[in-house]
Amino acid sequence: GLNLTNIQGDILIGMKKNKELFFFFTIINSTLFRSQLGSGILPLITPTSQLLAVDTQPTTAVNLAFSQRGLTTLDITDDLGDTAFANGQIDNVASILGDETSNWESAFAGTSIHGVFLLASDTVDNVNATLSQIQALLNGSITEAYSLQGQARPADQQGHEHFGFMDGISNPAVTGFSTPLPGQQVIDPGLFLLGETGDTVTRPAWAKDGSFLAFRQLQQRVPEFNKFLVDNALSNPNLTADQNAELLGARMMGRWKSGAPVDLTPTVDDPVLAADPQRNNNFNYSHPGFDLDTDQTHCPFSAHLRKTNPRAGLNPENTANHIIRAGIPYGPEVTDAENASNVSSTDPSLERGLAFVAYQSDINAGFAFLQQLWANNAAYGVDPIIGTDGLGQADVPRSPSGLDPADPTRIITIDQDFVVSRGGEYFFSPSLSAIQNTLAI
Ligand code: N7H
Repeated sequence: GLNLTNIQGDILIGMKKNKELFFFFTIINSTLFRSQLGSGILPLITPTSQLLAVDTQPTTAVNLAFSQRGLTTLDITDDLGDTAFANGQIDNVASILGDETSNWESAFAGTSIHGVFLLASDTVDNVNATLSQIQALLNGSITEAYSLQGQARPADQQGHEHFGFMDGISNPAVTGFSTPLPGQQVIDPGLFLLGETGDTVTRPAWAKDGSFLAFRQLQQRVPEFNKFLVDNALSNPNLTADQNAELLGARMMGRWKSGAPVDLTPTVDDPVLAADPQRNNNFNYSHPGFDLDTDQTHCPFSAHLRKTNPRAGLNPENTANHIIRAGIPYGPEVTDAENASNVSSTDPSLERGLAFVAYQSDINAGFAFLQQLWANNAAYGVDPIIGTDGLGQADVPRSPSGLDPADPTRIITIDQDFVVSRGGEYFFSPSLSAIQNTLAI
């Protein structure tokens, strides 16, 4: 089995708290920083084992990861064997990810981010108390480069992202760690953890059981998304206008807002199915009597869920391109003024979206692959949620078929981006023993 006391907790199961702060920092005194890392910071880092049982969970869970620039600042010169990590996310911004660079948060576009603390708890007060504790321990050896406060949405929207969809349902099961639910793919641990079975790249020994964290600040233009659904509502005669708008959204996503998979319930929501973990992931887009290569009556080819994991659509089923997602929403709820105007406010304090976190052992096979070669790929339709033209231009129209189950050949043009990348960085989340024996002095 895996060494769960050595693997940082966010990687395999996620810290799953209602508040999570991403505190990006610059190391200004590397000797002092390294001297505080072992005795001071390490005891605060939360391993997987601690998150598994409620009674061992800390008040504030803490994880820590470094950019390549951060490792270099610490005089760690070993090659971790991942070019995307080594070059940093800005290196493949437009040509690979399709971001419009002008939308990038300046901290992500610059050179000051050496690492990130992930601090997760039930309250912002707890998070801030732990951050103060860390800053006191680090004694002026770091400064803040940027921070993003993630928070679950309120009341009945908890667990739902800002467009309203339930998130966090489909992550892969990991061989030797999790028991798969029906329909859940079982993936080698080496796709997420360096040096484990399935990781074929040569790595320094100390990097074992670490993982690459792809962070993205993805703004969601919620009023615009909602307006698009209303303007382009489908026309199922058995549904109300609102339901026909919901239907279009569900088909763009591949799940209903409830979480029910469109592949199993293509034209009506099914909240009971959505809430049943034995059934809500148990589908693979194939149906007896339907041709997998042409059937879009169940789920559109371009649906976000299907683009980012085609399941049986690839034969043999893909075992090479998987991520573990551990993101959390950020930003406030849509205001009445935004709802009335159908336009997102330009007030930065009202920006909302997803603090996207993906773990993998190979960024070019994980997050970057899913974004570039699947979501942005016009074959089978560009992903209506996260797809771009792949060239760094905004609002390039895409023309997927399949969104209307009554007429799957009908093309509905999506003329704008509902998700705007504000940038991000690639990090390495080391094992606890690597922090102790290699990063600390
Ligand atoms: Fe996506 N959303 O909330 O609208 N995503 N995603 N994602 N996503 C998924 O099944 C969303 C993004 C994947 O295994 C669900 O757990 C939003 C990026 C993958 O069948 C919902 C954003 C990438 C899956 C969302 C966003 C991915 C997945 C359904 C950006 C990778 C699982 C809930 C703001 C490049 C697929 C669930 C599978 C599911 C949303 C981004 C990947 C609701 C809003 C950038 C692999």
